[in-house]
Amino acid sequence: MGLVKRRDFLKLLIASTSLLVIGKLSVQECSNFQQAQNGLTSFGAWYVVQYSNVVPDLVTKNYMLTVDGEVENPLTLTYDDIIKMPSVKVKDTIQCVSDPLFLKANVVWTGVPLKYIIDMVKPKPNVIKVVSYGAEGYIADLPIEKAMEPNVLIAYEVDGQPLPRVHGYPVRLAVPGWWGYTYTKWLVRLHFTSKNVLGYWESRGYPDDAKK
Ligand SMILES: Nc1nc2c(c(=O)[nH]1)N[C@H]1C(S)=C(S)[C@@H](COP(=O)(O)O)O[C@H]1N2
Ligand SMILES: [Mo]
Repeated sequence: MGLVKRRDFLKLLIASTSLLVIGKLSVQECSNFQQAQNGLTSFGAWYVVQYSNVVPDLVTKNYMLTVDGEVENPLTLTYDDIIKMPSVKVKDTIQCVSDPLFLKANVVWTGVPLKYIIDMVKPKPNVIKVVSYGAEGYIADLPIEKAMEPNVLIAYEVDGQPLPRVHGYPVRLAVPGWWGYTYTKWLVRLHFTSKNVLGYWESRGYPDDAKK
């Protein structure tokens, strides 16, 4: 099978698996998403997806975000450094590609535009990607053009509260308009590269250009 055909096949496989899963959900679970107040999903009803069973237990006191790779000014940022930077709030629906109907949540992120950090580190002109790393080893990649959009955030609050641990405490990526697999939780490193690096899901056939 060619790559394109294989991807279509994968999509079909994923779609049919999702239908089976949906078939098993109870009415109670299905209504959670609609029961949300103020249009937001309550933390209890917000789905959790992660590729491993390790839930990092990070503390803000020791938190470090390494920003490195093909840049003029590599940096390490503490949690304090990040929360002192100019922040914005962005309303979003985070949604998992493998079940876009039920694995989704309406939230408001608070965070620093990734663009702000990109301007600080100054990527070299040949950089094409920002690769994000989660503390447990997760990897996702973002094309640099997407990473520069003003609503792509280094997020540290959701609905005005610190991120719950399972949702990436203390810092994660938020990439509104793109599938959930680009939203790296427990973010510890941003690596700028001229190589076409693919993340965990991107290297398993999910689109690198993850627009919903
Ligand atoms: N570190 C890390 N981040 C991750 C993942 C992961 O396995 N590890 N899974 C991704 C996927 S596939 C999705 S859909 C979202 C889910 O985010 P949530 O659990 O906060 O809803 O996190 C993304 N970020
Ligand atoms: Mo996902």
